[in-house]
Order: sequence, then structure tokens, then C-alpha cells
Amino acid sequence: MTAFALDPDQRKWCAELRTLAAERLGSLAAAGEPGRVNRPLVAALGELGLLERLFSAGALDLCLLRESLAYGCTEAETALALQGLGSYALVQAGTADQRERLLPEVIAGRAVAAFALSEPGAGSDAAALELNAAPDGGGWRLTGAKCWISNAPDADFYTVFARTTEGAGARGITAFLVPAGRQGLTGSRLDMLSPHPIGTLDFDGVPVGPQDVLGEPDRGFRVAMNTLNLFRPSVGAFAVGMAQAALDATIGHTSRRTAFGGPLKDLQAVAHQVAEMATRTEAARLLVHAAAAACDAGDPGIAKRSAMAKLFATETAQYVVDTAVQLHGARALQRGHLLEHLYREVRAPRIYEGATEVQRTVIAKELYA
Ligand code: COS
Repeated sequence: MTAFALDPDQRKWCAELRTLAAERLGSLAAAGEPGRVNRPLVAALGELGLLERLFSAGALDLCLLRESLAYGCTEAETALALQGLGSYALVQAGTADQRERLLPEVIAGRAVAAFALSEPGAGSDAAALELNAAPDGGGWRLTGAKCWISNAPDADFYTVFARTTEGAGARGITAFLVPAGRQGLTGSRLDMLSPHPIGTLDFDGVPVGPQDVLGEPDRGFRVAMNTLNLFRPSVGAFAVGMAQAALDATIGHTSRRTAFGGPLKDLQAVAHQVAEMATRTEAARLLVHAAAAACDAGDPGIAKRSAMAKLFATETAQYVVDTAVQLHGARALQRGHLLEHLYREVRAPRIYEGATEVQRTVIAKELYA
């Protein structure tokens, strides 16, 4: 990639992914049960080598993957992203044994992963989490709850962040690898605006040992933050993919639809809005690609750049999808219309993996450091 454009191989790969998403993955997504992990879809992502790519590729490839899949099939995009989010702590901080046992299964799409950080009382303020890890013999017992955990309660294992040292804030949190079948762990589904596999987890004295720790005790907050640093630009990429799909649908609609004696595009009030949508989408894409490329190059200031990309792209996508709905009129609100789907899908990314307000805090902190 140069500073401003993808190279021909990258463009070709993106086009292939868009087709794959719209065709093969789209039909698997349509056959899934709303709100449940779609295992055939996850398995197909494995068979196609896309999950492997998720781990072997850098941040820019991850963004291209997410942007292109989102353009054709948001469910496939999300299933892929959640495998990454749920297992990146393992990639980053796992022991050779933990990795050898689980990563091949995740990459094949046979084991479903989940990232369990948020709690009923700790969302944006992640360092305030209270899931209690009480010492027990050589290990700990986990007691408390997690909430809004994607892939719960269907996942096969969870990356769970728990408090091992009271009163130590971010420095008293440990990351644990907890298999779904562990005694005392239960969960339930949450019914959200978009049909997303998400739920709560309840821990009733769940036993964990040193072999379940990811990284070091009390050092788990950094594991969570590093995961989010990598994934935040790619949430922006997901948003850019949705914005581009909404934009292309709008260009098509306003070219065909006539009103007041001609196609909508001949009305300056319409054409200028489409021009604005396109400009903001392109700006968001460039910010995402630049943040991801900086991440790959190991440049300084990654937290700030990741935050900027996520913030700008998710807010832009909301604007673009909303404007696309307005320019399509009532048909866009009919259940089953692409824009009705995107309108529901585009809202959550402004909240998860750090709400817009958290991204501004991250950016400001670095500016004044
Ligand atoms: N990357 C790497 N390290 C980071 C980091 C980042 N983005 N943000 C914080 N840290 C580190 C700090 O360097 C500090 O390390 P030391 O203890 O070694 O000094 C530690 O983490 C605590 O940092 P800080 O005091 O700044 O933490 P705060 O409690 O003020 O929280 C925010 C910082 C708000 C940025 C954090 O809580 C956050 O990201 N919240 C949103 C959580 C989120 O995204 N939830 C969604 C879950 S996934 S759907």
C-alpha cells in the first residue's frame, strides 16, 4: 500500500471477498438462527482460510478482510471478528500449551471463542470490573457476572478478565482462559436490536488454576487493552464496509428512481448529499487504513490512532446509513431491506469495544501526555 491507495493484489483480494460474502457466506448467514452462534458459518470461514488469515495477517489485512466481508454480509464479518477478539489474548499472552491446544481449533472454525470483559457495573470503566477471583488452593474461584458478551453463552471458551487484587484498579486484573463446560459457569441470551449472538455469563465459584492464566496474574488489563488496540481500527473497517454498501445502494437508487420529472440524482439536494456521504466514507477509510498501517509498522501512538479510526468511522457510518435511509424513503424501513438491516447493525459499533466517548478520552490522554 502507498500512503493513499491499495495495490492491485489488495484490490483483487477485496473484490473476491465481497463476492464470497454476498454469495456463499450470505446464504449460510441467512440459514442461521438469529441471536445464536452460526456454526456452519464459522466453519466455512475456517475452510476458506479466512480465520487463518485473521491470525497470520497484520492489522491492515484484518481491516481489508472486515471491510470487504461487511460490504456483502455483516453476519460473516462479525463471526470472523469475534473469533479474533475472543482468541487474541491467547495469541498474545498464551503459553505454548494453551495455544497448541486451542488455536488450531479456532482457526479451523471448530472452536468458538469469546472475549469477556464487560460487566453489568463496568463497561466504559473497564478497570472497575468486579468479577471476583478468590484464592483457592493453588488457584482461584471466580464469582460474579459478565454482561453483553458476544458469542455467549454458545462459545466453547471465554477469555475472562477477573479481579485478583482488590483496590488495585487496572493493576489487579488477571486474564483467564475458561472453557464453556467449567463447573459453576452458566449463561443466558440477550435479545438485541440487531440479531447478534450475545449474552450474559454467571460465575458461581468457577475454579481456575495457574494453567488457565493468560499472561501473568494482575497483568490482564494490558492484555485486554492490547487486544482492543488491534481490533479498534478494524471495527472502523467494519463500519466503512457498511457505509460503502449503503452508499452504493443509494447511488443505484437515486439513479433509477424518478420524481419531479427526472431521476433523483438530478436534484442538487440529493446529489450533494450523496457526494457528502462518499467523501466522509473515503475519509473514514483512509483513517482506518492509516491507523492499521501504523500498527503494522510498529509506529508510536497506536492507541490514539486506533481510537481516532474507530471513532470517526463508526460515527461516519451512522451518518451515511441514516442519510441513505432518508434518500431511499419508506422502502428502506421495510423489514428485509438492506438498509433496514444496516440501520440496525450500524448502531452498536459506536458503543462496543470502547464507546465514542472512550475513544475521545484515549485520544485526549495521548495529546496531553
Ligand atoms: N493500550 C495499552 N495500554 C493501555 C491502554 C491502551 N489503549 N489504555 C490503558 N493502558 C494501560 C496504561 O498504560 C496503564 O498501564 P500501567 O498500569 O502499566 O501504568 C493501565 O493500562 C491503566 O491505564 P489508565 O489508568 O489510563 O486506565 P483507566 O482506568 O483510566 O481506563 C480506558 C482507560 C477508559 C481507556 C479503558 O478503561 C477503556 O478502554 N475502556 C473501554 C473498555 C472497552 O472498550 N470495553 C468494551 C469491551 S469489548 S466489547
